[in-house]
Amino acid sequence: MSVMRRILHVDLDAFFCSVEELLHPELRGVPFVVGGAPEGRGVVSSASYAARAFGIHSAMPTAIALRRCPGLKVVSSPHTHYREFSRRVMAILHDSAPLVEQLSIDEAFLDASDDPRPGEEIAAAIKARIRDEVSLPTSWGIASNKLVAKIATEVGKPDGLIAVPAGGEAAFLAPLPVGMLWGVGPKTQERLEDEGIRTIGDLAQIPTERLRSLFGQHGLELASKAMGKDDREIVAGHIPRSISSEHTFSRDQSSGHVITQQLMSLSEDVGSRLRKQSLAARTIRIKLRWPDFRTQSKQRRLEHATQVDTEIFQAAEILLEQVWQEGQPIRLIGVGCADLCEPIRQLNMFDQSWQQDERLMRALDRIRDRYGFDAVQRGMKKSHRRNHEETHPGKDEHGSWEA
Ligand code: DCP
Ligand code: MG
Repeated sequence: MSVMRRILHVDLDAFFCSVEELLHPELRGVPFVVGGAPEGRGVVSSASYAARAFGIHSAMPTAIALRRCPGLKVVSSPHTHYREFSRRVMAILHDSAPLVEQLSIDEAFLDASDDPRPGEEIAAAIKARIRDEVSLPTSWGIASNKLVAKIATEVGKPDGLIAVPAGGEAAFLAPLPVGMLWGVGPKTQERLEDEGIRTIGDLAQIPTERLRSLFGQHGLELASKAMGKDDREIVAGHIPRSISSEHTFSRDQSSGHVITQQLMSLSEDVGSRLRKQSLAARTIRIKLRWPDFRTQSKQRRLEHATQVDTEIFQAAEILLEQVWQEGQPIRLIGVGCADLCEPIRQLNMFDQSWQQDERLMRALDRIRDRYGFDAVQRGMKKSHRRNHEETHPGKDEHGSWEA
């Protein structure tokens, strides 16, 4: 029998927007988003609460957001700027609890099992400190496990603080829509609703045999989550800031075929390292070095965080088309990803092609673990040595290709 744990989850409210409001107080209360320009097919990174009232949310193309709210302001700052605020918040968390697991730029779990104070009190103190020292609003969830703590944060947003008492997990989850449960994507939700299952409580009451016949093994996992059960540990540490891989051609290369194949291979390498660390990326970059050693990089934000090789490759290919023309010689090519976060695995179990892709990737990862990366390549010749790179917050980044 394990000891009762006390897990705190924290997420900054409308993080990028809150930072912009600090710098530009005139934005307070105004519908605005932080995101890419509509002309460049930009997407919304963060929407202010006033903008959310128009149905605007992150990952939505900025052009659509503008259509929903014609007066919408679109702002952005260099990413390093948001990272600095994130770093300051995370420093306070590390100063306040012995075990901190950072999940993304604005989100973390803390293990406060050894602190004798009530969870609400611990969270309220850290929340006040972040408000005083960094002037940013946070929401908090406190529970006996990660799953319930994270949902409690979501329920309390914005500026929330909800503690779920031990033993009350299932009762807390019961009235919430089933889509709030980790692992229930839109398709699964639709299937569940067809079965008359709307709330997490409905799901918890379905006999497990029925769930098994409907959803197989996944159904059993869903049932256990619906009861508020989760025994994942807090894993201390940072997520890396970026993961990249690059390749120098033995001779300057100008063949589109060869360059594209290399891009695919690098994308697979980056994807496999993301999956190994259970991460997904929201930004994809490419780097090119020309024969005169001039180096150029270009990046692109994705609508959804991904850890899928083909999605990384598709973004990289679009970027390549923007900076390179067939026939131009290239000395070095690299693929990288940044804005790393926990994968939002909106498990879409009815999308067969996605599942096959996922199964294929897992299989490739296993083979590569055993025999090395070059043991398998998707439709390409054996490649040359590549340079791996990972940058971490606080690490000296000189020489890396952070934007
Ligand atoms: N982000 C992004 N692209 C996305 C989602 C998020 O760039 N598709 C960035 C901007 C967000 C930050 O990460 O401000 C944190 O993501 P959250 O999902 O926590 O969103 P917010 O903090 O903006 O809003 P909320 O109050 O719902 O947490
Ligand atoms: Mg947030």
